[in-house]
Amino acid sequence: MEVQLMGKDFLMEVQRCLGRARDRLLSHQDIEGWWKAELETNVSIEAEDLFLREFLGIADPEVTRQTANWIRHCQRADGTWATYYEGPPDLSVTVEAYWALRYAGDPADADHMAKAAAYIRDEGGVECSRVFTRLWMALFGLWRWEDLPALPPEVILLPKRLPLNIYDFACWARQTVVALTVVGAHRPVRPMGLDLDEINTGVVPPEREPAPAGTWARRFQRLDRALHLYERRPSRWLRERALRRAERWIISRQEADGCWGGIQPPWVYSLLALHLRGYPLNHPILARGLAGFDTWTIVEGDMRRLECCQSPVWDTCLALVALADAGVDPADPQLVAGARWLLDEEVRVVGDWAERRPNLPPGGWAFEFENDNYPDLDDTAEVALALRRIRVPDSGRVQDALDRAVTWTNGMQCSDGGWAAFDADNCSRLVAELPFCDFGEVTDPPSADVTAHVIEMLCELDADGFGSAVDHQVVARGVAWLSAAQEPDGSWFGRWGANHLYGTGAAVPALVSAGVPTDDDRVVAACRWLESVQNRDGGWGEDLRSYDDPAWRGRGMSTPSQTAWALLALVAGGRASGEAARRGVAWLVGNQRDDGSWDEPWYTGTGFPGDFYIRYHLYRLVFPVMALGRWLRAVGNGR
Ligand code: R46
Repeated sequence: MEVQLMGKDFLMEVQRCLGRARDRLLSHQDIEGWWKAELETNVSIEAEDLFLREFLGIADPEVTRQTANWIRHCQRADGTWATYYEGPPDLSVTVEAYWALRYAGDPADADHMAKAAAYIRDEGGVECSRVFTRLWMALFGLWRWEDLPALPPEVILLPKRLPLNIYDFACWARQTVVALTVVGAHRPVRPMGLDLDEINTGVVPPEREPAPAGTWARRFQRLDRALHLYERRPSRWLRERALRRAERWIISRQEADGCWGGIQPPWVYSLLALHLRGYPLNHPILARGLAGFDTWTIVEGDMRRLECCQSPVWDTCLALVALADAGVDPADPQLVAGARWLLDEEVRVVGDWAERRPNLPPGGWAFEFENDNYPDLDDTAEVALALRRIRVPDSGRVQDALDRAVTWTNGMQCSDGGWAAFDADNCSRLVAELPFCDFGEVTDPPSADVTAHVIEMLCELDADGFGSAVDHQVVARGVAWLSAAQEPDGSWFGRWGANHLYGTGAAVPALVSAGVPTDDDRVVAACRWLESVQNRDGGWGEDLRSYDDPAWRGRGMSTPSQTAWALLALVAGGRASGEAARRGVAWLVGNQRDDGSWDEPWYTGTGFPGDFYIRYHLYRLVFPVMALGRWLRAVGNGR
């Protein structure tokens, strides 16, 4: 479509585009007030679900068949699987998917299987896959327990002031590790009548290759050998104490919907751990845990897949902000219903975060329907930014929740002035060196994106008069942290979204909220960077390879969510009427679908940089609505 970038016609075009997108977004709301779109990751989730069912003896041929259909559907022409759309092949995911299909009955000599096996062998075989993959294999006798890095349950007995205690791990890794130490202590083996010789090569796994002398990695290799020796004859007294402590720790953290931590890994491993501790499958804890998966399962056509995490709170607060930006009346019943639902979701109990901040009263929001033990700063900030925009009749309730959120947020600031997602000062550098931790992030240090969202929340609440608890010194330290985190090229790194476009899209609005003028060097450099990476088609995109290769920073096919993030920064940075912003808006207008949404096969969400990526199905709609709404307001709405 040819779009005229100036004048009234263009503005009317943008308004119509925004209207269609706004209506589309409004139509997604659940009757209870929330929004929730799919959170898509990769097929290791489905493969592991089959393994879990087989291990527990609850495999169902129909479930297996439909899940295998999905896994096959995701395989690429070269026989491999990836962690994101059009991404490079991933060895561990391909091993798990191949194994799951073999388990489901696909013959090793079928064409698609032979291709996968050849790729796996080329990459060094099962031996070179991540620890999690080989741990699953050990459960079925396809890998030796002795050939996995040791992680004894006694780790749970380490006091909080010692390194490697469980609170040094990020919450997602902590819940995974505690459960897995219990599983590992039992070393169960339940053969599934399958050997996978064709994908073994006999090479030495990477963690067994000697690390350079004098490094922590080397010291931990020695520790690992010592732990393996201990594993042969653990102290019975210590072991039993540790297992009992871990069991209680796990049980006390089950959420109301039966899950653990709102994410698949701790959920699955906690079920395995309790099962191995002797809990029968019909024990209420296990029964609730297993039943919980049903609401995370999607069956479409003849294919079955699973969400590994659900994002209702995150989707709802983003939708509300976007709709407010699109000019929906603050008293609109749909917005009020959303705000009321959020108010009911407030976490009013103490969680694991209190280990580092013992005297801090609770208040804030988690990402999922049920995750009271792990509220996070990102959701808390974004929910607060949504609530302040809506006219809820009972405004006292909103004010009280916001006061608690601000108090909790103040207290959760890290000692360096930034904010992390779930914990304060979770910055150990040692845990990542453990041979066990070869996958993903295992700590939760402050990030630019979360810090930016928090600063924006504190400043906007303050400006609105909602912020009686806002502490200006806290904000100033946050702004200093964020300023220092700006890259030499003017951008910011994106920890939870891809990548520098996400970080920059968060940081510029935050700085401007904090009173930084739009002609400040930080803002100017950020906007220049955005202009320098704009695609010829007017949009923005950043390939996930940017996490491993700086040459990809800000580069990639244009996507709706990433184009919107760039626009959020340009509009906040005072560049709404500039050529770059207009062309970005024109890209959104020109690429909208007839139904008001956009296509976005690309993954623009980040679970773990380099290792685990997320396709948030609402992003393609919610961020364009936000960006178009703000852009129209900034250019005067055509009036
Ligand atoms: C987007 C911003 C709000 N933030 C909330 C972040 C929650 C994002 C969803 C996280 O989903 C995860 C799912 C699994 N832990 C995981 C894991 C982590 C996050 C995991 C995945 C694969 S351990 C393997 C091991 C693990 Br293998 C701030």
